[in-house]
Amino acid sequence: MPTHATAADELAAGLLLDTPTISPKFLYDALGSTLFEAICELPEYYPTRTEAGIFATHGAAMARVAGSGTTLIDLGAGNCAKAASLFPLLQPRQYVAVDISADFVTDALNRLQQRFPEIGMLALGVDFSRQLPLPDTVRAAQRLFFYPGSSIGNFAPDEALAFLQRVHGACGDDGAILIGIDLEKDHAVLDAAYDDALGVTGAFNLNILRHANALLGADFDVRQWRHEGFFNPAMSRVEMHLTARSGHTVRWPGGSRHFAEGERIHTENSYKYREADAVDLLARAGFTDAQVWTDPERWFAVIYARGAAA
Ligand code: AVI
Repeated sequence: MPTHATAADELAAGLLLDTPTISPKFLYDALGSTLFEAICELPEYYPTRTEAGIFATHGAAMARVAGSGTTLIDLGAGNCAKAASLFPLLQPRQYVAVDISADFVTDALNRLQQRFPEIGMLALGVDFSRQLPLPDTVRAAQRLFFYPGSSIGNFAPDEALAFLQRVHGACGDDGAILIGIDLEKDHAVLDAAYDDALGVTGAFNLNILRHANALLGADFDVRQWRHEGFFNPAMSRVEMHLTARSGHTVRWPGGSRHFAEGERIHTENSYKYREADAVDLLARAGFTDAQVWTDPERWFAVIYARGAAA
C-alpha cells in the first residue's frame, strides 16, 4: 500500500483480498481504546497484570542495569501510566512520550509534568510502526526505548525484526531497549484471554466494523458478525477473526464484497514467543547483553538489551 493511501483506500484494499483483512490499527478508535482498557482489567487477560507484577518485583534491578539519567522514549505511551510508575526507580533525565495520537499524550504529559517537574518532557505524535523520526529535541545520550505490553506481538515476525532494527538504529552508542514480550503458554489460557466470558474482546473486535463504517462509508451490520479469538499453534500466534453469521453483501462508495455464511475477516495476530526466540529476535536486530525477567509461571518476559556491547 503506497504511503499516501488514505485509511479508506487501505480498508477497501484489505476487504477485497482473497483472505479479507482489516488492519488491527483500526481497532483503536475512541471506543476501541476504551474497550482495550477494559480488556486489561479482565481476569482472563493475564498480560497486563503479569507484566505489572514483573515491574513491581524486578523494577529496581532493571533500574540498576539501565542507570539513572536516561532519555526514556516511550513507544505507544497512551496515558503514560506504565512509564510514570517507573520514574521513581529509573529517574530519567528526559521523558519522550511517542504515540499516534499526540493530543492524547499531550494531556497526559501535562499532568505528569506537575508531578515530576525535574524531568524534561516531550510529546511526539508519530506512527512509529512505520518510521522513527526523532527530532533534535530528543537527547541523543543514554536513550532507553520503552516498549511494554507485548505490542511487538502484533507485528508479524519479519515486521517485528524490521521495527526492532529501526529502534536499534536510533539507539546510538549508549542506548538500550526495555521491552515486554508475551510468551507461549497453555493454549487454553491463550484462548480464554482472547475470547473472554464477558465478551469484552468480542465487542473490541466487532467495533472495528463500526470504525470501518465511519472511515470507509461501509454498511457493515455488526449483528451479522461473530467474534473468534484462538491460539494457532502452527503459527505460534493468537488470531482474531470476524465470521459472517449469514451470507450478505457489504457495500461502500466505489466497492462491495459478498461474504458467504462462515466467511471470515482477519483482524489481528498476536504472536507469542519462546523466551529464547525473543532474545534471538533482539540479537538479530543488533541488540546485545539481553537480561530477562519473568513471572513465576514464565508467562511473560521483560527484557533489557543494549544497542552496543558494554
Ligand atoms: C495491544 N496488544 C498487545 C493486544 C494483544 O494482546 O495482542 C491487543 C489485544 N487484542 C485482543 N486483546 C488484546
